[in-house]
Amino acid sequence: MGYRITALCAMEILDSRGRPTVDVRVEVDGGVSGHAGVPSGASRGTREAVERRDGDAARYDGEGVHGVVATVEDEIATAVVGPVWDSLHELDAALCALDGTPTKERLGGNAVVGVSMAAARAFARSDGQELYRWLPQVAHPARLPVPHFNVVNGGLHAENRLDFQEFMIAPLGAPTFAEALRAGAEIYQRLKRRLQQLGFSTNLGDEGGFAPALQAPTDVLDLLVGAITAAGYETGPNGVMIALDPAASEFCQPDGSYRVNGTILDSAGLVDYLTVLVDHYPIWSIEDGLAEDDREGWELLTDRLGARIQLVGDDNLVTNPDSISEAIAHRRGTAALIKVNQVGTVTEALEAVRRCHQGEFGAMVSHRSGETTDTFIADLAVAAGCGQIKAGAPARGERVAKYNRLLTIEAQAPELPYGLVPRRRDGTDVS
Ligand code: 2PG
Ligand code: MG
Repeated sequence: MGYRITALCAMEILDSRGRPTVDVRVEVDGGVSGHAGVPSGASRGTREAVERRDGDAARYDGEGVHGVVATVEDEIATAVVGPVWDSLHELDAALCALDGTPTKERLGGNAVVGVSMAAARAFARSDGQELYRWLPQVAHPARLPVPHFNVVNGGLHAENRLDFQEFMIAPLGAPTFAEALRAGAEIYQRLKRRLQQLGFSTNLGDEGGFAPALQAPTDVLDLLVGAITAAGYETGPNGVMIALDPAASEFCQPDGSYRVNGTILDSAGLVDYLTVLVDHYPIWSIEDGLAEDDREGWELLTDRLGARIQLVGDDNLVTNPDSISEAIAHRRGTAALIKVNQVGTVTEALEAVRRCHQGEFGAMVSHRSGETTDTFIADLAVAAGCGQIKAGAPARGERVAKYNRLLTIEAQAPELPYGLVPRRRDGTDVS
């Protein structure tokens, strides 16, 4: 058995922000092929896999990826086309070895991840299986994830004065994924109407959420609670909850303080502020509540809120299995965000999920702010069984593509459970 790659091609395409990115196609024996569109972040962790760009100011302001396309078709193709690969794991290990750097900076993380994702698709197809069934089980059995709809955008994703980047709604209590999607879409429309009534713009940010000219996080939270109720849903664990991604690295000042809503806070002050928000609003999860290098702040936040809500590490963990193990050991956060392009290969992202499981950490699969219509993360979230995904608002084609793929998976596999991984009373996972 195994998989023999017969052709590898790449081309420059556009992402959802109108910037170039890479599309990769892997063909295997029998003429079966798999595609991948590579996503791209705006608020990035400093230790992410390096995204290579041409830097030729004459094309796309230097953002072109012709160099990456050439690397895929020349150096990577020379190494991976021809031999029989036993598994995706073996191919990904060869890609990492070929690159030879911890952050894929030589070949480019955007080259490597495209090949890894496209190969996973091609290998699954050549075995005649859907991707979510083919990907190896590394932690929990497959399940349909709770969608986290980013309905109000701020930070680097919008042109408003909101310091917090993402305000999400999560239908934790929905009976099925389809009902969760319906709840998200209905609440989104209520929110739009309310913003219109209040005279705010309903223009959209990068992830499809509204980007009203607001500044105070509490103003947005009030609007979200109002929209959830107006749409006929309850707030709470049996209904709809709120999740935040402040992306605090982006409003952390050079001296380590934070500027939120016009006020300067030190790290303990920000922890107090987040605690007040959790006391007053139905918030179940906060991602990047502190900056990536504020380790003491992360420990304080985890002491304070770790038993009450989920605390997700993104910029500080960058889907890196060793960084995740270190955070678990030091009680920095209670979950990790999983982004394949942040670490560079599908195998490493799955290893990151496995480390989370091993250390009783939660895991949430995530899109990037720059996306394509690629739906890989929908299958990944189901296969990883982590019970959580964030893929933006229930609007804009590149976001909705992921949610529609999850609808298709649910229709194909109605036996799969929906929702968060059940936890025991002591907080450990049941499965
Ligand atoms: C994040 C991501 C996705 P970006 O911070 O979690 O929402 O943003 O892709 O810009 O890094
Ligand atoms: Mg984030």
